[in-house]
Amino acid sequence: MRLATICAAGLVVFATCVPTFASIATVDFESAVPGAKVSGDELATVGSLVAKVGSQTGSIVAGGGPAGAGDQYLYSDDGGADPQDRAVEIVFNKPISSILSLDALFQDSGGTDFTIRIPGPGPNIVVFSSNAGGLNPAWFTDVIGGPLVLPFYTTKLIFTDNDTNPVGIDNLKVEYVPEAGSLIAWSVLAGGFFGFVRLRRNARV
Ligand SMILES: [Ca+2]
Ligand SMILES: [Ca+2]
Ligand SMILES: [Ca+2]
Repeated sequence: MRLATICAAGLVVFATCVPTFASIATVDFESAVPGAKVSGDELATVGSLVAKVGSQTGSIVAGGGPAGAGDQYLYSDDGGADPQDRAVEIVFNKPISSILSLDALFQDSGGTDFTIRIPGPGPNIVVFSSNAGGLNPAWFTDVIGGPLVLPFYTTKLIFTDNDTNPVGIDNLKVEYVPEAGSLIAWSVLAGGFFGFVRLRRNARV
């Protein structure tokens, strides 16, 4: 009975504490050096989350972001005939589980005006799209309109216009997965707890 009580209390503590490891970060690009970014260039560090530009490159542009003059944002660049040049990728050092909100700049095009993709087992998977663009480029505050839980964890987000227009990204609020070190610590703690339970059980036999 006593052992069962210890087990139940331990499980409650474990279940209560684990979700608190989910961390939230807002990437606003204000600390990034303005100008063109090549793959691997740092875009932001927020807490333990580091964001870099991926293979679809872009620029940090100063001024004209959602917060007005002086506000920096990530711009996909209008790179010519290749539609992928209108895409920009952000690569993170930790897996992202949700996009909580996002401000985005885009305009109406013949196709879908704005999409977010993540790498899939095969082709990239569209996790969000919007066809709300007007004829002129415009900022959309929290374009997602609520938390977007990703179908699986990812370290890469790909933002693009499907047609011929560049896009801008700012104030990207994400939820990311716990520190690997914390997970290991919890594994050790949990292993120790259940090992203790097993020892107690064996001692009783
Ligand atoms: Ca900004
Ligand atoms: Ca680009
Ligand atoms: Ca359109």
